[in-house]
Amino acid sequence: MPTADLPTADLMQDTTETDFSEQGRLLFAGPCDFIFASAKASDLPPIGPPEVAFAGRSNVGKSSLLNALTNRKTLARVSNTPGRTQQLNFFALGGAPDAERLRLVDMPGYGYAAVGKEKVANWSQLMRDYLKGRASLARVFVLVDGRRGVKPLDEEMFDLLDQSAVSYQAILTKHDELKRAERDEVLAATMKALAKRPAAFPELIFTSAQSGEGIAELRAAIARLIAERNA
Ligand SMILES: Nc1nc2c(ncn2[C@@H]2O[C@H](COP(=O)(O)OP(=O)(O)O)[C@@H](O)[C@H]2O)c(=O)[nH]1
Ligand SMILES: [Mg+2]
Repeated sequence: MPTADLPTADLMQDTTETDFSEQGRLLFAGPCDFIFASAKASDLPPIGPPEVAFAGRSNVGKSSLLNALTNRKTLARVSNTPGRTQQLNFFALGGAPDAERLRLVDMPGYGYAAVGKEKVANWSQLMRDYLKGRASLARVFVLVDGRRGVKPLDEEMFDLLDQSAVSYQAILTKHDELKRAERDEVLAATMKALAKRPAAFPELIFTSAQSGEGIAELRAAIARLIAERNA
């Protein structure tokens, strides 16, 4: 963008106008290390750099997306077995501990059929406690299966986030599985489901771990978030 004829004020860090794709690429090109697992909120890692968390139903494609985002094959494997101990898994980007710039938090999936009442209660407690007290949490990305759209369990997640007043943004997954008209339909329906929700960020990102669709966009969105927090 030519900047020569812009007034000086517009040359100052205006994050709404800046293109963050290069920052996003660089952010995820560096090291990414597993640093911590929390099974209860009394056992969280000390507050560090900004955190972005990823939530969604089991099978929504969360592990695949985290791997695509970080260019790794097995980053999210640690949390991959449904019904296993439910925990928040923390990953440090940029080189832990000294050069750490961002943390990714892999939240336990929900809606896995074989999970009993007790586990659901544990899940709720862990999520509530983490969401309520985490000053460094910049945003929760809620993954929604592009083939299914927003389901009641997703609505419950949105409710929890609205109650916790934590900024969140929906990400549609499995873009490659859908025809164009189906994409338009699920995009419109998801936008509608989020329209009146106070803590929802009014933009969607449609992704595919398979084709890479939306991955650069998601990296850029995260880079923008960090820049805005540090501004
Ligand atoms: N076609 C397609 N399949 C996907 C995509 N992402 C995940 N999947 C498939 O969806 C299933 C669940 O994926 P996984 O990442 O394990 O989901 P998680 O339970 O949310 O961690 C697996 O069979 C994946 O291969 C995608 O972008 N496109
Ligand atoms: Mg998984």
